[in-house]
Amino acid sequence: MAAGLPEGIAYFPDYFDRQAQLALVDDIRAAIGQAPLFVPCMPRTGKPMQVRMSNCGPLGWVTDKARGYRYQATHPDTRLHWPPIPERLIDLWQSVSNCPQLPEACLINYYKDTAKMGLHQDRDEAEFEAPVVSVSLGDDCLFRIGETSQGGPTRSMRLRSGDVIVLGGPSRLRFHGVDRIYPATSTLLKDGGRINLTLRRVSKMNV
Ligand code: MD3
Ligand code: FE
Repeated sequence: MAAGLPEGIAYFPDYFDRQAQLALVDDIRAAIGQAPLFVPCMPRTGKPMQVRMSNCGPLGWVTDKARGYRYQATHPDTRLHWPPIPERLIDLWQSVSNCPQLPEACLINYYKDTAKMGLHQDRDEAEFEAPVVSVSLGDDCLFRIGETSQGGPTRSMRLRSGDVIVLGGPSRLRFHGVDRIYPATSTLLKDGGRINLTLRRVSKMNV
């Protein structure tokens, strides 16, 4: 893959300063107090994923053996509605997404130091015109991004706490994943690990 970022990807290293990162962690701790992290399982096989998840917003991404990948308004265990998306994440979306409508889902991924996420596409949304906005908090990770089809060349980037990356336009359907976490590279989270937040539009936007 060529040097420079592919069209549709905007990278904002260190978008959030330490104080803003700590405030975001407080927001996320409050959210997972309401909507506890759960272990997502693969469709059909039921194999547990390595990442623990929760959501905030009107819709949340969930997956299990029986019903597969989907968005739903409620937590799979508590059956309660997800808590609202924190204000500072709405502000982020409005600053960087170039999308006129609000995000509907904020997926919270928590990686312990050995967790990873295989290459995949994000295609459970009905709207691909809107970008995905990602925030990294805590330990560094090695992020990998490929083409819009499987098996092409990939490139890797190290994402650090406070970084924001926007994936839109022709890059919205690129394969991507997290190859590894670099343990103890950040002091933000008292028990270490990495949190990734992804803001998404799920339903079709009115034209
Ligand atoms: C590139 N999360 O939750 S965020 C996911 O760091 C996910 O937890 C990773 O992939 C994480 O689905 C990566 C960055 C990201 C998100 C969506 C994308 C990159 C993307 C969509 C298209 C291309
Ligand atoms: Fe993804």
